[in-house]
Amino acid sequence: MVREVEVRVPDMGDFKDVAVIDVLVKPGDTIEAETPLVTIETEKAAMDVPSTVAGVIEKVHVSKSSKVSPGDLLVTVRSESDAQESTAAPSAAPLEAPAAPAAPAAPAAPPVAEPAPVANAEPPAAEARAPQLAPTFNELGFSKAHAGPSVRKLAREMGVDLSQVRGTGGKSRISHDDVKAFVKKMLSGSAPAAAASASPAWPMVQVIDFSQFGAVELQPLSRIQRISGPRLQASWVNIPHVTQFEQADITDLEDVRTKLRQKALTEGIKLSVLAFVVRACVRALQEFPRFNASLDIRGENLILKKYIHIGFAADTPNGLVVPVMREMEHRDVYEIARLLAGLAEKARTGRLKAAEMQGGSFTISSLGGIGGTAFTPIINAPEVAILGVSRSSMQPVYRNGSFVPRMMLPLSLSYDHRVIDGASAARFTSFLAQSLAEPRGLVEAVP
Ligand code: CAO
Repeated sequence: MVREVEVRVPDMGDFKDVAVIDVLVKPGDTIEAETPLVTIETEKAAMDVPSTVAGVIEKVHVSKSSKVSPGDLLVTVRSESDAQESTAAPSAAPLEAPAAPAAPAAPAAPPVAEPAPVANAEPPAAEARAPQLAPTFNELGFSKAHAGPSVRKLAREMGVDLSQVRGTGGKSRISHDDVKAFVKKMLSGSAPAAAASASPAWPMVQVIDFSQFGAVELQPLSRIQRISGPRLQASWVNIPHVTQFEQADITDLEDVRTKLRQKALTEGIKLSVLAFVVRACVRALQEFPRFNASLDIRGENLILKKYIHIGFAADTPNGLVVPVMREMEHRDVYEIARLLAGLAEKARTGRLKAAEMQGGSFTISSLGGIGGTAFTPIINAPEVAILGVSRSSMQPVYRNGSFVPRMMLPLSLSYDHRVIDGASAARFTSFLAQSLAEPRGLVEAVP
């Protein structure tokens, strides 16, 4: 039998004259028991008030910004259930951030010795749908987001970090539709991967108010850092990284380079060590194609790339970017040097096009111009390996019974251990070192 049921504001303890900040239903809406009707906001919490009966909304008795007290009529519902009149029980979400958890202590931040570049990591559409073990739910941001309990519940269920969602409601309030739109965007690859988490239980770093210890200043990350940060983290948490170290004897290479350098300069080419390293990498990738590949979405097949497009990390005033040099298998060391200089200049002056940062199959990060003896670069996912280059220096090397001075170049190869085993990585870096030690092979014309 159909009857009219009045749903009223429940007993909220001491609260009276509480503001209605959202009316979530309208006459004619079909609702279930537990469908949120209105959101009210006390000094301490925002609460969705759910219906206690299923049916069709006959009349809404409150509007946005009305004040309500326990017992006030909210809606009239035409219902087939037996209930006569009902007082809903609100579900609350704290507006205040919860105190930072005391235990268990979050593990220290990963020892990222060197934040490797991921600015060009444009995953193919299929890979964008790969399950993300994205790590960080910004709990503080989540709890401060302007959203009612049912929206929070939905966000938790869908693994959406509310601090990343833009609300379209009044005062930027986040609705169910905003959360769903965000998920859609994420699946299409246009929202930051780390904003969603398949694992909200990922241990969090403690949230601390540092101002209690002394003066602090808030400095926003650059746009590039905000884009690359989640990608770096996604690579770090999803890929088992191992770094293989090697030293290449580039004494002979430096002799050859010194001889060729002047002539190259007259043609406007700066023949850098890096150009030779890139050429050596191309040869190594041809010899070991697994390093020029990506794992498929299920982690069951390797996608071997028949092209060699090499990205290199470039330090710019706006942050790190990764220009990509294409079809490197066809380029000699002079062309490589020219490409490196041209793209590095474009990167520094902010003139790189999006297409010039896409499609890389292997990345090189050179800190040799700055210093350091070794570092552990983060793989530019979905690639499977990255080469770090540190500063060369003269070292005493024991040869034929005595120490001789040799110019040694430190190499650090980080690789995806799901795809590459340690023996292959050691063979790859040995091959690289060998190529760099015999420069004649590197300066030859490329067929
Ligand atoms: N060992 C010793 N000295 C080196 C060296 C090395 N491995 N590499 C460069 N140098 C020295 C050389 O003196 C070089 O000049 P010459 O080749 O004429 O002798 C000088 O440093 C300048 O090098 P450079 O860094 O300006 O040029 P490059 O071609 O070696 O590198 C580029 C170009 C774009 C890679 C570089 O400018 C750059 O931006 N590097 C930083 C990359 C980066 O930030 N990586 C970290 C990424 S993750 O945070």
